[in-house]
Amino acid sequence: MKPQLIIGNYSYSSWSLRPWIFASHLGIDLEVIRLPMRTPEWKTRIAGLSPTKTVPALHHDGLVVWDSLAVLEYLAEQFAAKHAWPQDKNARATARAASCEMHSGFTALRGTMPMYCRGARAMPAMTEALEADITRIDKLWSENLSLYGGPWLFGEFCIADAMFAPVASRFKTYNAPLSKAAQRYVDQWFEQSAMHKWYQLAEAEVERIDSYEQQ
Ligand SMILES: N[C@@H](CCC(=O)N[C@@H](CS)C(=O)NCC(=O)O)C(=O)O
Repeated sequence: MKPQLIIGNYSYSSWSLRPWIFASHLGIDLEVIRLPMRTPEWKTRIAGLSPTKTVPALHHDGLVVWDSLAVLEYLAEQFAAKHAWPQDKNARATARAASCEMHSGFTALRGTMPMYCRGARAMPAMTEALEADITRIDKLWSENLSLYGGPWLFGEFCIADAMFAPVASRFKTYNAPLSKAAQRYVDQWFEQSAMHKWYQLAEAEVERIDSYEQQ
C-alpha cells in the first residue's frame, strides 16, 4: 500500500509542505489526503487521522507518524535513504541542528509572516525579533551554501532543505530583505517543478480562512 500523507490547505499549511515537497521532489509515490482546516470535514475527520489533531500525518502499513520532521525521517528511511542526511559527518550534524532549530524556533517569523501561496504580500513591520529571525536564517543558509558549495544547503538535497522550504515560500511572498546567497537559495526553490505544483494546487483551492487571508 502507498503511504497516505494527510495535509492541510496548500495555501496555508507550512508544516504540510515539508513532507509533501520532499516526496514530490524525490518522486516518492504517496496518496495525498487534503483536509481543509477549520471546515466541518476537518472537525469530523482529523481526530481519526492524527492523534494530535494536527497535520501533516503519515499512515503506512498500520503505522501513524504525526510530526513533520518524523514523517520526513520515515519517508527518507523507507524510500530515499541517500537524501535523508549528508554523507559527511560534520555536514550531517549541522543539517540536523539546522532542522531542529527550524522545528522549534523562529517564532517571530512564523507569527508575523504566515505562509501564503496565493500572491505577494507586504513585509510586516520589522521588529527586533523578526529581524533577528531573518538574520539568523540568512546566516545559516549563506554559511552552509558557501561551505558545501550548494546548490542545496548541504550540497545534495536533504531533509534540511525540506524543513526550510516553507521559509523560502514566506521569503518570496513577503519579498524579505536577504543577502544574495540566501535570495539565490529562495530562487532555486522556485525553479523546482515540485514547488510550482504546490503553488498550482494552492491556486486551485476554494476554501478561505479569514485570519490567513487578512494581512
Ligand atoms: N509539530 C507539528 C506541528 C503541526 C501543526 O501545528 N500543523 C498545523 C497546520 S500547519 C495544524 O495542524 N493546525 C491545526 C489547526 O489549525 O486546527 C509538526 O511538525 O507536524
